[in-house]
Amino acid sequence: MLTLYDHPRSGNCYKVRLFLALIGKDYQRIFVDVLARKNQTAEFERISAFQQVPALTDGGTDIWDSHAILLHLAHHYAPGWLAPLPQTGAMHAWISVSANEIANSLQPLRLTHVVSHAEAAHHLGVSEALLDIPGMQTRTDRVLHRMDKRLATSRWLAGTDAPTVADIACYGYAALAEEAAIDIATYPAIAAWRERIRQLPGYVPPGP
Ligand SMILES: N[C@@H](CCC(=O)N[C@@H](CS)C(=O)NCC(=O)O)C(=O)O
Repeated sequence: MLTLYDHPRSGNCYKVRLFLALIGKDYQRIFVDVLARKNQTAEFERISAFQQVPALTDGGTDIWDSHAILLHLAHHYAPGWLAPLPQTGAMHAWISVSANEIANSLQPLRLTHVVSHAEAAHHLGVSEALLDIPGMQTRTDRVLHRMDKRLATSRWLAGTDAPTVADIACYGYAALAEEAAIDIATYPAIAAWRERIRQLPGYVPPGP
């Protein structure tokens, strides 16, 4: 049985819950209350090196980081979600966009909207005075603009005929854009891609 260490409001955890639903894999959830700092234990650190959710145990293997988990699950249970060779590089590039550009823009921007600024600053490891919300907004606009351009000419991010784990990686926070006060109508190709993902069999929405 797979065990997911999870928080219902986390977009990173949502990526994993969505993918498990899409591939029809059963799992049990363990709620880790990161907002109440319940992740900061030696026991959880043995599973997740940075004490972050999501983390997954699969038999005797512990995997942490949403992208590592998506790739682990696809390699083990759903290889159809991996891009074939000509597009493998593009798939990894868009996973990297999720782990870097989105994780440093839309993800923290949304955090500043859903928890207090003091709480957001704590989780981002900066003082509240250094919480650069305009910078997050600029970086968010930039990454969404790039994604929109890509999706205007390609149904799926890796350029494949079918969705790959790169789409699920980038969708995790794109699905929550409204919580960051983003008007998705400004990005019509992202809006259409989000709708294609919502139509996939087994789709589950964000949230508990
Ligand atoms: N690179 C990681 C980032 C995970 C992450 O940022 N997790 C947040 C919740 S969304 C967390 O556990 N924060 C609590 C903390 O850092 O103490 C991933 O993609 O899974």
